Amino acid sequence: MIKYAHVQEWVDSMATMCQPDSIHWCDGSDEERQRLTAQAVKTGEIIALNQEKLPGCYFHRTAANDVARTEHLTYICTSFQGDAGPTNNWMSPREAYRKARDIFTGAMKGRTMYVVPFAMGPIGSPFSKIGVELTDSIYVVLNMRIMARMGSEVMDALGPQGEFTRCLHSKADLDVNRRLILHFPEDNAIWSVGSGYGGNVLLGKKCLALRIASVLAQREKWLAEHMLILGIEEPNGHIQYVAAAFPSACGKTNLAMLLPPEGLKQKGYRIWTVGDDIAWMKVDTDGRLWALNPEMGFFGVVPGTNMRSNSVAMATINRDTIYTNVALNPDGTVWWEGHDDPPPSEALDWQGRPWKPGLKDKDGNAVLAAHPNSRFTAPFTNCPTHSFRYNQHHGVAIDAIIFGGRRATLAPLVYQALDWNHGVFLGASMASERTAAQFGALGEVRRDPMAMLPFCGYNMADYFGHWLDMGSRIKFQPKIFHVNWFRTDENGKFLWPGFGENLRIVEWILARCRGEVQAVETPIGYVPDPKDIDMTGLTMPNGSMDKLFAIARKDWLAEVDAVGQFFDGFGTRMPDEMWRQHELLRTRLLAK
Ligand code: OXD
Ligand code: MN
Repeated sequence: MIKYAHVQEWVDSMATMCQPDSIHWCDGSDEERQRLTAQAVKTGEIIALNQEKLPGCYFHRTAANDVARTEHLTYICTSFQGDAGPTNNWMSPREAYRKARDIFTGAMKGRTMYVVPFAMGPIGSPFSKIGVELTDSIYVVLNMRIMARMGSEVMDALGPQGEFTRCLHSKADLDVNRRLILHFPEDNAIWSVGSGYGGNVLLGKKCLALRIASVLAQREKWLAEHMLILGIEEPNGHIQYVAAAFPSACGKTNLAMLLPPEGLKQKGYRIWTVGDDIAWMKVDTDGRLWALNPEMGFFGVVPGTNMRSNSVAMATINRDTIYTNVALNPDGTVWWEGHDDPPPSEALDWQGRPWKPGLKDKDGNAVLAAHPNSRFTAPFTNCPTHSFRYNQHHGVAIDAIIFGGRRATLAPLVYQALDWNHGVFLGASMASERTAAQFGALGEVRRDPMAMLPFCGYNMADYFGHWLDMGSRIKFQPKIFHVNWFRTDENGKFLWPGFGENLRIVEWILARCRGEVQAVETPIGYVPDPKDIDMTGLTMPNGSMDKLFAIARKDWLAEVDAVGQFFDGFGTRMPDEMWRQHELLRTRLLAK
């Protein structure tokens, strides 16, 4: 493999600090994958699963204190704190490098440093960005190989002077007190130390494709978003694409792999999965917004995945998949809460401890077999609905942008923004209840603008300004919508069945984009006339639709206050237009 001088120089200087026993440049070949896999199996870093039932599948356990992204240890390191903004942890680059250097020094002693050249986006696409990750974990190499284009091909494309994101990772001693996930947008660099959990260590994903890319996107006038991309093909062959942002663990992968419900099957839709987590979007010469998934694999939440919730995912993860933190059955297969199979009579839980159904801890609480944030890493092309356009250099043209929160109350099932700027406001005021993908208290409501709160690499006030600016650059703007699949009744029961049934709502969204269906204008935006939602084959209890679309003015006025408080946190950097939209909403709520 070509070793360009500028890459070699950087590798040498990082190796001088980390002191690995050896350095291996990954060429991405299958022979290399087999060799590294065998080596990791030998040391116990990964476990080979039952190769008859789960061909090509492996299993890995992370340390018990290292099972989710650690947002409180994740920093944006810019010269000026204001550039990171009030929603990010900030450290000055000088302090960050100093602190991390202490931990990285000698951290790879006795280990190999793997040099992993990777591309986010198809090699040669105007969207694509190249990174090189140095890591002392074979698990990371094997995951990166699934999640990104990786190896000599990428190095060739980089060229002797090519710009690349310098990504450094070491597990070090996995001590949470010596764990740091540091982003240096001014240096195009990422340093991650002390963790082995995917979101913290697969540096092409959240760190590069969102945090660093969001900064590049602002500079270069495009969008790097925490969004799935989904195509809906009509029987006449016409495909419309939507991009949708939901906070972590709110069903993005399920929506991206949606299967039409029974009642809608006769309409002959075909669903195309383009991406389940990240969308890079650019205005093309036709004046439309085009989106591309920079990844090559899925890093999805396992629990709750089954044939009913997501049979496409089940078909995706039955081969060539790396499972992390699920339960291990005696026959070398895996199990998790929400699996189609009944609980195994005995298994090893995600920490490797003996487990059986009904097991309680010393406080009498049920012990879970799989960690709630256990994951699968599976190749994109395993997915039976994967789009034939995944390698297309320009991506797909987007008709609708959907923002979604997990709100037990307040937000109706679906509503449409009045225009682009209102849509930006709607995304900026998004809120959701916390899930297992983040460290912290489950269920607590937090503001999560555009589902980017943990992923925006710069001041979010400037990010909102960038979104407003992008609107003026897109001649044919996608329409913007908000959905909430998670509204509950007075007994806390979900009102909407979700999963495949969500196509009914997406159908209405697409009809709106084609200008084929009227809507009701309300103070918060356009809502459907319920008769315009095709309910063939779905019966709901009486009154459910009314509850799903109810807009409680009093609650919304309280929401306006809460959004105002959140916006206040951005001080004078907040674009005036956001405050104008905020005021307009209050005025509309008070007027009618
Ligand atoms: C993810 C996340 O892993 O958002 O996709 O946490
Ligand atoms: Mn995500």
